[in-house]
Formats: sequence, C-alpha cells, structure tokens
Amino acid sequence: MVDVSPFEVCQVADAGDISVSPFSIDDAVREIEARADDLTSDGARLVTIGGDHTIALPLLRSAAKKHGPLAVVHFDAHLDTWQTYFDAPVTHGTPFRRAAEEGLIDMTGSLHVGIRGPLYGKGDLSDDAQLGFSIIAAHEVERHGLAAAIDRLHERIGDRPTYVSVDIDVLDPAHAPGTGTPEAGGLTSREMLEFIRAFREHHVVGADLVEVAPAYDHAQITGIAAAHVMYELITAMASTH
Ligand SMILES: [Mn+2]
Repeated sequence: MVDVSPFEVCQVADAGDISVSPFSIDDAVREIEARADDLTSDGARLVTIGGDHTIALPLLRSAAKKHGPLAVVHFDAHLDTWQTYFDAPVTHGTPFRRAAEEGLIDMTGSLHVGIRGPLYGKGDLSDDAQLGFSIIAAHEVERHGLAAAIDRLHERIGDRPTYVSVDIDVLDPAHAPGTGTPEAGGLTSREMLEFIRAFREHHVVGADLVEVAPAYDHAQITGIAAAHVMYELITAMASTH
C-alpha cells in the first residue's frame, strides 16, 4: 500500500452543481457537456458526484474530445447498454450504447464490473458483447477472488487514458440501500475500495459516481460508501497526477 495525501499533491476544488434543465433531457445533456468542457479547459480533471447514469454520456463526450476514445471501467449491477428504454435513446439505461456508437469508448480496453442478474432481456448479454465490452460479473469476484478480478482489470485497461464510471448499485443493497434499482448479490464496500485502489497504476482522466438516492438512504450508509469511493478515486488520480 502506497501512502498518498491527495489534497497535498493536487489542488482539489468543489466546482459546485451543474445547473441543468429539469424539463428537457436533451437540453440537460448539452448543458452538462458544455460545463464539463468549461471545467476541464485548463487541463483539470473532472470527477462528478450525483445524478443518474444518463450523465455519463455528456461527460464521456467531453472527455473524449480531449483524450480520444477512452478505456471505460463501468461499475454497475446493470449493463446500461440498452438500445432504448421506454423508446427513449438517452436514459440511465443506455449511456454506454450511445457512447460506443459515437466512438467515445476504446472497446478493446473497456469492461463492466459487478454485473449480476436477473437481466431484463435474453439478448442483453450478447448485445453487450457485440459492442465489445468485457465483463467481470459480481459472482466471479466471489468465485475466483478479488485479486484475480483486479488482475483482469489491469490487463484490460493497460496504459490507455481511462474513465471510471461508478453506479452505486454495484454495491450490495446491504452496503448501498439508497439507490433506485437495487440488486441483491453485489460487491461489498471493502471489495469496491480495493478495485478503486487498482487505478493508482492507471491514467484516470475523469470519473463519475451516480445513482445515489438520498431519500432512500438509511443512516447515511449509501452516502458513506459513495464518499469513500470518491475519496479513493481522487487518491488514485493524485497518485498519477
Ligand atoms: Mn447504471
């Protein structure tokens, strides 16, 4: 374990909330991309906290403009690569399909971590594989061990510029009850923090943490997990600043 004092080696600033339209998802997505462009125009790296998974799309659009196609490591119970959701193309179930179509993702270096059933449709896994994602399923972490899973992650992303997207529902509801689509059988927060520490060896250019729903939280269980995940992410980013 390497000691890092992230706030000593990096200037870390809270840029506040991004103001977005609550009425038009298209306007909101455009506003998020524009604000991300603005916040990173001086070379700063952006990590966002809050929102649902829709926001990964404008954030990836912004990051890919600067770095080219990104290795995306997506922590989630769900694939989020549907074609549409209730016929809508831009939702929290579709961001990585849109991003793949737009060439924002380096598919040779990208993977989902923590995926678990039940799936919504029979074709979900094959559709996802066709896009080119690799998967470390939640049960594989238990079956083959955390160290083996982290080795796979290292191998997959290599030295590519990397974007880390964390849906808090990757954690088991015991560790993160405050979210909109909880699924049993998820990662523990201890496993999750170890995954995040793996990024100390990689070049993380941006990150998000989404789908925390404070109104469903109890005793700040979800908030504590989310805050620690972000702290470790910022620490990992500071390790390679
Ligand atoms: Mn998600």
